[in-house]
Amino acid sequence: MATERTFSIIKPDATRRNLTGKVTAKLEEAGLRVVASRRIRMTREQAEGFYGVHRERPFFNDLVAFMTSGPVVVQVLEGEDAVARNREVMGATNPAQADEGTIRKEFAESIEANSVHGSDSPENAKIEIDFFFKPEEIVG
Ligand code: RTP
Ligand code: MG
Repeated sequence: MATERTFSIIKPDATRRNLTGKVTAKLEEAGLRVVASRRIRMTREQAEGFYGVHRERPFFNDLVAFMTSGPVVVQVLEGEDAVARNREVMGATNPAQADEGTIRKEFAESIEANSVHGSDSPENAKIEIDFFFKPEEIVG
């Protein structure tokens, strides 16, 4: 299995509760390495662009409001099978359905305030990494 990169966001519910380190530790324990990281306050334009695929979904406006409600930490993670590994350690979107030991089971507040984002395919990982990072900001 080749080394792969994925894109992660530590969401406002997690930064608000000072969980950046604890979430990152779970990622690292899962074999992922943080090769780029930046704490930002997402603009409305950034959130709408990033979540463009969800524009027609009923939760879109709430999601944009939530993602701009506080700081987030955008990260590039590297490791073997990084996209799938990250999805596994994140757990199900709805924390009520998330497996024991996952980030969302341990930390998420609700289906919306679910502490982390992770790319759902290698193709989307590349698009999402390019949305937030320049190549020279990623140090593998
Ligand atoms: P993500 O994209 O953040 O990694 O999460 P995901 O794939 O597990 O979930 P997705 O279906 O892509 O939804 C994106 C984010 O929208 C919020 N959401 N709210 N209120 C709702 O019913 C609802 N459903 C989804 C969550 O923050 C979810 O992570
Ligand atoms: Mg998704």
